[in-house]
Amino acid sequence: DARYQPQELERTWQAAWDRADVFTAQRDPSKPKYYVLEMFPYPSGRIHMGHVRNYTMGDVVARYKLARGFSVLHPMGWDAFGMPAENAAMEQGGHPKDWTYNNINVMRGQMKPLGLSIDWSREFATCDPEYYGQQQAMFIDMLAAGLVYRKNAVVNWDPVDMTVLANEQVIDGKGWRSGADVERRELTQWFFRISDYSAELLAALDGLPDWPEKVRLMQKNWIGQSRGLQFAFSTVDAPEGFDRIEVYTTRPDTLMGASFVAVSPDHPLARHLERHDAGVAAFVADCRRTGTTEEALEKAEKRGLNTGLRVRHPFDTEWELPVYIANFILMDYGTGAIFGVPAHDQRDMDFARKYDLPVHDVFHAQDDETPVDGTAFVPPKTEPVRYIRGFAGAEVQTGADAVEAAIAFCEERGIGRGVTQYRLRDWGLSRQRYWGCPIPVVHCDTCGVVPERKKNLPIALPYDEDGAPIDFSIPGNPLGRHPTWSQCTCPECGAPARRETDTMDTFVDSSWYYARFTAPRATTPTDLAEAEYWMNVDQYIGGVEHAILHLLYSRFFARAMAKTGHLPVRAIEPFNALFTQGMVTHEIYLTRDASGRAVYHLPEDVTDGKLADGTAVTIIPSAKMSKSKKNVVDPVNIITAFGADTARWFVMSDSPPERDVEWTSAGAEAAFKHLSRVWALADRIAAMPADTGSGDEDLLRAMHRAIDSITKSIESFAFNKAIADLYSLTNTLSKSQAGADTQTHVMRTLSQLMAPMVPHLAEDIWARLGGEGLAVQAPWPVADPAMLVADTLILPIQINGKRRSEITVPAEATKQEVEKMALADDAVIKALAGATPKKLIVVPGRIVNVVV
Ligand code: ANZ
Ligand code: ZN
Repeated sequence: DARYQPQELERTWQAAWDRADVFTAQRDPSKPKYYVLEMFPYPSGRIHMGHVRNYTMGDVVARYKLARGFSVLHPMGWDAFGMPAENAAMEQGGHPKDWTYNNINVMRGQMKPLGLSIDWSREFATCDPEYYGQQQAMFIDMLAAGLVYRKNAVVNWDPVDMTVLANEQVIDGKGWRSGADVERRELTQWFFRISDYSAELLAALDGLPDWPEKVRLMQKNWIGQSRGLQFAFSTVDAPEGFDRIEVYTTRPDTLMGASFVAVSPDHPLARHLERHDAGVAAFVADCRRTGTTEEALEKAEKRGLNTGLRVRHPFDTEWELPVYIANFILMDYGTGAIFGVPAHDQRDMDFARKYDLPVHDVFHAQDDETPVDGTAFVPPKTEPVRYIRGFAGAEVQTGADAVEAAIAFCEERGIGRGVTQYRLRDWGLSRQRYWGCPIPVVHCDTCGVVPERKKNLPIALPYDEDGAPIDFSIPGNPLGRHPTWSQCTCPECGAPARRETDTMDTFVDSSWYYARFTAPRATTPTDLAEAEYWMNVDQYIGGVEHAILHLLYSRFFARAMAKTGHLPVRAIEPFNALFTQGMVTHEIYLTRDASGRAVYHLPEDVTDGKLADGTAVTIIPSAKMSKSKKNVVDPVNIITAFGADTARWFVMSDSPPERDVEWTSAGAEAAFKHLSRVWALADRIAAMPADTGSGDEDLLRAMHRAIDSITKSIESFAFNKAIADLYSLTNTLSKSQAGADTQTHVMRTLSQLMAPMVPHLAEDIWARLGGEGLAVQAPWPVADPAMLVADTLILPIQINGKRRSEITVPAEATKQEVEKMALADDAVIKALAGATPKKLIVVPGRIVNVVV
């Protein structure tokens, strides 16, 4: 029976695309290329609506570019290493590898019914030895190029996951996965020299106009450039080797307001004192209990310990300041030591009040001489203020000018030097985990730390312990306690040696996968000919949650790969355009139990805001989907109920793609109904008797306007606008009285315009209406400019031979209609003054002549 049956239809067309092999990316130098990439998923176990929206967006772009004659690369893979697999093994038994590949199989199976135009032949998972072995090869090259090094470092230690965390993985002082309070530890770790690239990574942001401004700003802030002064205080009666304490300040203009000096608990001076003074040792040990992140330090109560040491002020040798060890000073920023100015820094103010230190005002607001009291006076640096304890430049000047003047003043006198600092730290990549890419180095008693030979790669993870299963429930690193895995021979001297048992941060895996997709089976990390052709990613699409780390690391890696010969130098900014999509949200339904606790209800249990027993529910609109809030819509259910095209249509309609879109069952049903209507319309047109009817100029104009507008909308990521135009063209077509030829032509064009969003339905209509070959291979329709000309005209009005006015009339207006409108024109009414015109001549499309 004639009815839209998406499930069967979608299977049919997916099989047809497979048979015709239309999505396999071909390097074809005769064609322009287009590389569209969505951030690859973590194989958590199921796809969610966010995936559907993300991948549909990429698919719309990919299919559109295909129709525009591009050679398109649209790959898919899996960001497959990481803690959840190990946690699952820890909690439920089993093996991280099995868990991961199982999830990949399930998710691939859920993704395929979406009908995405993906070149599945390029699929890989980052946990494939073929992938991480190449990552190890790159690590070895980066080591040789000085891009990676080992150092002792104070690290964030997650006591539950028993691993080091990057600063970014510490949220509110807690491990991002475990939620445990993070501690500080000193360990020997591997680091990527990303901070060498701070200036370049910052400057190059200006060359990325097709990235969201917001993301560029977040990166900029993360890199955190600041200009300041570095100089040393000389100490009074200091222990040997500590006659100077170097400090870094961004406010040298406030030097006359200094009231103390403070060093980090990890500062060499603190370490020295720690060895000789039990009080210092206890205080420092206590400080180490909080994490190393700025955030953790910001949140912790400000505490200090007076060392009893004193320093001399650089401008006045009689003026001495006390030296504290303070918990809010970071060792790896600036010099790990500061001078404090309570009047102009709230942290210093809090500290001064706590330890009873003086407050010296350096400047006041221009029109206000009230002394600073309790609350530090911190106006924007761009604001002019009155200096009462300044020392360089004018009395009234902006903070920014005063800083520059102070730097110049100090440089002239040899007191210090102006420096540019960056907040960006080197990227610590060592993780004491099993489920990651092993760091390919060997520890030899004679040769020290030596890289593996490339011919021994991949250094693969052991699946078991020499036949016995690995017990993942024991905390710590399973590689570290493996009985034999780490035993090896030294690549340098051949003596027995030990493998490094640390693995790489999983952010490494995702920092170069886009390059690997250009030659996923190459026996080197990349194939330069392929990379040369396919790079850069023309359009990258993903969540804004990756705006900082993943993108920054990828930008660093592209540079490192260029330096080690794995990418062309012109690909150091790997993503030409970036789009960050909004979420798919859903209402939350809740009631309160007797004790006031929220009880959540599934959407299917709520009708018109009420439960089955009549209890009204509170509705929280447009909330992030979350299992615990019971507002998750499973794409698999939607596809089963309505088909993939409905899901795709829904997530592309309604909201601009950068905003959240709220999933509603009414909306999903409406989308399905609309697609059914389109299907039925095509069915009716296909059954029309051979052409007898007339053309339909209005319909054709509407079609060309739709081609023009939808093309522009897709090019500019306004998919919701494209969908609105598709609705309206469908309406116009469904009312047309034109003959079969015209209607078929428009319907076929409509199907092509819909194809990026609802490719299966489009394919079906195309075939039924006699389209040649597959719709996916048909060239994108082109709007006829002649059919786009404005449908209104502006006609000048001459009164007695002189141009006096003009009127806007519909292009198709008749002579009589134009006459009527001319007579209603103000200038004409005035000239006629109630009389009838002697002559009224309309030259169609040109001019109106009135003679009075
Ligand atoms: C004196 C001063 C006076 C400061 C004043 C601020 C306000 P930005 O601008 O973010 O780069 N600082 C320097 N090194 C530090 C460290 N290792 N740990 C904690 N704080 C540190 O921050 C630079 C300012 O932060 C520096 O300028 C220093 O305090 C502090 F009215 O020096 B300032
Ligand atoms: Zn050796």
